[in-house]
Amino acid sequence: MRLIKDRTPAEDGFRMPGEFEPHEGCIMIFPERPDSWQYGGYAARKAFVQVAEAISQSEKVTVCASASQYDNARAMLPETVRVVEMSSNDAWARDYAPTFVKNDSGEIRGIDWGFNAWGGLSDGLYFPWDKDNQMARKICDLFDRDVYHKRDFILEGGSIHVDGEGTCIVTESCLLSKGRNPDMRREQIEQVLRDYLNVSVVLWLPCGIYNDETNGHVDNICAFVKPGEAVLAWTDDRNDVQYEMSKACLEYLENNTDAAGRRIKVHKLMLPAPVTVTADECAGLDACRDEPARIPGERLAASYVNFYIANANIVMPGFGDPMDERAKETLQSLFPEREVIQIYARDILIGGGNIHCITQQIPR
Ligand code: KQY
Repeated sequence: MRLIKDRTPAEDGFRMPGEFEPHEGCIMIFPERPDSWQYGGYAARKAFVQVAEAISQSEKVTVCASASQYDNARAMLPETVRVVEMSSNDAWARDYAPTFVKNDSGEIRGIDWGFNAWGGLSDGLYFPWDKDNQMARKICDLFDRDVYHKRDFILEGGSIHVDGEGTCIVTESCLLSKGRNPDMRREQIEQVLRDYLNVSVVLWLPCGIYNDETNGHVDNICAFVKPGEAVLAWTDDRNDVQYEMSKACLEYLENNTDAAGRRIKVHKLMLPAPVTVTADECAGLDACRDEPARIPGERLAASYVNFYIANANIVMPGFGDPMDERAKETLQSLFPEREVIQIYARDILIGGGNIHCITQQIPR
């Protein structure tokens, strides 16, 4: 593994492919952190295993597990899934596994962004985050990929979506948050995205999903289904605080164009009814920095947009909500070549994210 410090992917002819382009595989991390995953993570691990099984139907899945969870991960996961021992602070592969870029010859390299637990000491979600921050480089070593060093810039993989044709979507609430790169102006942040993802247009949605503790990661509200088309999390309930948030994002997309000069075709993906955490679930969570990790009744950032595009499947969350079926039908119609697999994901949601947040694709 070569550490590249003096060049950028764009200078070297590398770009971040869209998630809908072919994958070599997928990386996940086994959950165990007791202030993220209720009751010691038993239910979360079962849900993660279902996600790994679904993705492994069409691509090679590698699960990183701590030394103490290694045997359990190996026992719970199918033989087709590779398990490697690797330490981490939590289990959000999307956010701190490498972002992979590819050149026209098919060479794959990683990007090692800085990670500070979604806001560092300002409004981050836990401390320390040192092991998470080492993961991108360790994974590039494991896969024998050269890696671009960009640790002076804080970015999580869940805060970007690209169409592979020069467009990146982000949210202002996240990328301009005070805990990430407070000394950088919007134009400077945009330049880093241009240089490292090799995009020419950055679309800035105003916000993400209400109460999303990542400061509104884009991967929970909006995702490309192909170049020129995206899904947007939506509610018709004007009394829901999310209504104005989703509407503002829709208006932004209606008034801007992508790198190819297209107006993006937006498909509304309905949200489930508000999902709140129960007292019993809160009782199963350890405290975080002397504070309860969650408060009973707290609204969780549930959204069907948080799905993973595998080579032959869409792996999407379900919440036991009447809208589950309709959301599944919407995604099935948008991805007719891939079978949609819906996994009951409340136990992932309680941790603060969903299926997209716990997976990271390696392009082929
Ligand atoms: O990408 C994400 N949604 C991760 C959220 C982390 C929450 C930690 N409890």
